[in-house]
Amino acid sequence: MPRVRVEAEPSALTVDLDSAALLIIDMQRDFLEPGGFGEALGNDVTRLRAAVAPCKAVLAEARRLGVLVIHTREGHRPDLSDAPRHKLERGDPSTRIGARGPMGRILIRGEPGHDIIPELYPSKAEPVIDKPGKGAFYQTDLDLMLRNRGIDTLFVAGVTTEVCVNTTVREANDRGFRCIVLADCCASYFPEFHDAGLAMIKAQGGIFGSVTGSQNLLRPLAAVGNQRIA
Ligand code: TIU
Repeated sequence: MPRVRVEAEPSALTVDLDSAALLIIDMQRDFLEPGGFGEALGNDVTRLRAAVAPCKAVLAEARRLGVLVIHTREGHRPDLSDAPRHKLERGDPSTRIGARGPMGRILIRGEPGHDIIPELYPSKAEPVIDKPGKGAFYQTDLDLMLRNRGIDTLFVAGVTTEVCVNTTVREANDRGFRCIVLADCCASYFPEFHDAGLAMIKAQGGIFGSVTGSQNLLRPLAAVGNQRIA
């Protein structure tokens, strides 16, 4: 049962890898590529690219060590029956949720834009949670899945820091899961919101969870690999 010591703010943590999961939130083409939901909302989607390489490195290590990996996608049914009216009515009608764009209908399940970017594409063994909201626990079976597998700690990555990452971390915290947010594996269209989103999590003794950089996880994970080989 490998345990690792992870340097983090506000303080270092010991993590049993058998009861930890890597949760990668909404690394979808709709948020990261031009022509999707993120751009439709008026954002510069290139700002999210910074998180891709760090996520890829952590994903590779999690896979190598057999740490549970769960991906999430935000999106709605083609008939929009699971989308609140106020969410559908936001923005220019030609670029709203459900409108046709270069990657298919915006934020609709089954459309090319809704899927996860190729760089971080889930393996067949990795569960994908389709969620209708910002939080990954709202109206999904994520809580059940984590409890069935005895998971108590989440390494959290994805986009955007202050929206779906923050909402999910707050939900997880209230449900008793310990969150360790990987700062450079998260990104926002607004750098100041990224910083504030992380600051809010780790303030007050880690009121919602802990924050660290991916290197602080990759280093101890690499050491586990070496111990196993030896
Ligand atoms: N708009 C924005 O920053 N984010 C979202 O709408 N969804 C997620 O964060 N995934």
